[in-house]
Amino acid sequence: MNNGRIGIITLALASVSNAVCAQVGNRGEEQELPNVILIYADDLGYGDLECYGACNVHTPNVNRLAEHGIRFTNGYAAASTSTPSRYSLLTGEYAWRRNDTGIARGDAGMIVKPWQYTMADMFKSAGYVTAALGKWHLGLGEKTGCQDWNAPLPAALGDLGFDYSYIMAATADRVPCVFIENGKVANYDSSSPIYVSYEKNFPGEPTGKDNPELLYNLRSSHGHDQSIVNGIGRIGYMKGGGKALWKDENIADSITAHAIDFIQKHKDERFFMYFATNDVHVPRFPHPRFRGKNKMGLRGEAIIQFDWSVGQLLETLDELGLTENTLIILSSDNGPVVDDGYQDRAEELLNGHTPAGALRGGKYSTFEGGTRVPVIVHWPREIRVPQVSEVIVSQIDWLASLASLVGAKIPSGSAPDSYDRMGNLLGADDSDRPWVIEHAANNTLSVRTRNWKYIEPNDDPRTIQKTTNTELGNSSEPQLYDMTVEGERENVATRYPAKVFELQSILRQVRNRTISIR
Ligand code: NG6
Ligand code: CA
Repeated sequence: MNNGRIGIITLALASVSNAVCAQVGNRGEEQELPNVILIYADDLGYGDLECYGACNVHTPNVNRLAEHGIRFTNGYAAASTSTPSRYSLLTGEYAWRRNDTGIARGDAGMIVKPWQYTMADMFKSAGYVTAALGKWHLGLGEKTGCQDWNAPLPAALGDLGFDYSYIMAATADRVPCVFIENGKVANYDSSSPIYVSYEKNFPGEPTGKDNPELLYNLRSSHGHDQSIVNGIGRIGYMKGGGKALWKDENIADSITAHAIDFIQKHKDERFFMYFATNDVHVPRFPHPRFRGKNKMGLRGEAIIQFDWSVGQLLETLDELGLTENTLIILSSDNGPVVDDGYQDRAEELLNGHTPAGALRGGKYSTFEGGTRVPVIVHWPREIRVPQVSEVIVSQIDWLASLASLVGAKIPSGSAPDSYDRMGNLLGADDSDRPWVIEHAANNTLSVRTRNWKYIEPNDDPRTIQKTTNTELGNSSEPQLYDMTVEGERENVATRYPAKVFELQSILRQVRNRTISIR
């Protein structure tokens, strides 16, 4: 550990808390706190970025963050799918503590409740202006299936601490296919009212199942055969929308343009922005200017488009002179998947690219490919010596870590699973989080420590998810892997029963909330 660097960081953190204590009105000192941008990609795998070893795709803007920041090789999303990962990140509570945090429908009611404390509430309490851009996937409105999409939603992101929001309700492959700005459909078209159902189709509306000839942009490979919007089959039924309907090729542009607007508008204030891209989730349908730019086809082009969005934010910060004191954390909500339901030729065009790098499994899995994701931290003012860090970090801790950075006090009982590990994120502390919990799509939990990983037995019979060709890592036997050996290949549970017992006991105590860490 480099003591000189700890000194600098400790000093910086102390001055940050002083600034907070200095109270509103003392602008000079308040400005000590950084702007914070959380760039949260969708389904971007551990091996999908050039700085993580991808060789078929150039990601120069993300490279820039890594070259001047800290790139983590043991960074974890809390879960291997979107909704539970995002829930955990934004609330600091493991999603598996609740039974309603699985992959959400597009008409799900608010999963994070207005009375819950969120990362946005935390930043607001520290005087930040807050925004959420892009993919949401945590429900909107009071009750599932009961939203009136033609009126302001009675419960939306304003109730969760976000001053501004421009979001997709769920995913690009789920209806409604419109952006929601501050709780109302953006660009609303009163001549074409919006109706949504996840139960049944609206009379006379075509579906991917019955009218495959209308899928002029992308055909499905599995699922995604309900309503057709923009020549692409979706999950769920919708009617109407008119000019409010998004065009898939413009989604990245829209999200990025609104993010830039927000930064420009609030350049003189401190801001927190949750910038959750649609890339590289399906349907992958990037803007024509990225087409033909990558030999992996649509999936590679979606990675390039993601990198472009990152570049746009950086350019904006550079122009406004904000780069130096903006803390950027870049990560992904879960690991990669190649065929997630559309015939985009992603599998056949991989050309040797390995989306999860050397990790086993991917999105949905209990294996590392499900939750170990890129994590890059960039903050020029504080991170002066770029580094690659092997320290174990988890998104579950980011709420408490950032709270400590900005001097926010978390109300007791809130963010119960989140710990202040800010020192890890800034490279000042290289002690591992002692254990990390990984949450797979079928709710199987695993515990990873520096040298070991335990996957609890489960009764899901699938070893491979056929549709996506993902190794799920399920077994009715306990699994133990030696993490000093890459790839989770040899289950050594029977050889090390005491180790199995030790990790099981950590898991039991985490479940019972009888264990804590620093
Ligand atoms: C699955 C979808 C998949 C994707 C995923 C959620 C089908 C056949 N598959 O059910 O395409 O939308 O849910 O992905 O419908 S996530 O990254 O948002 O968790
Ligand atoms: Ca995802």
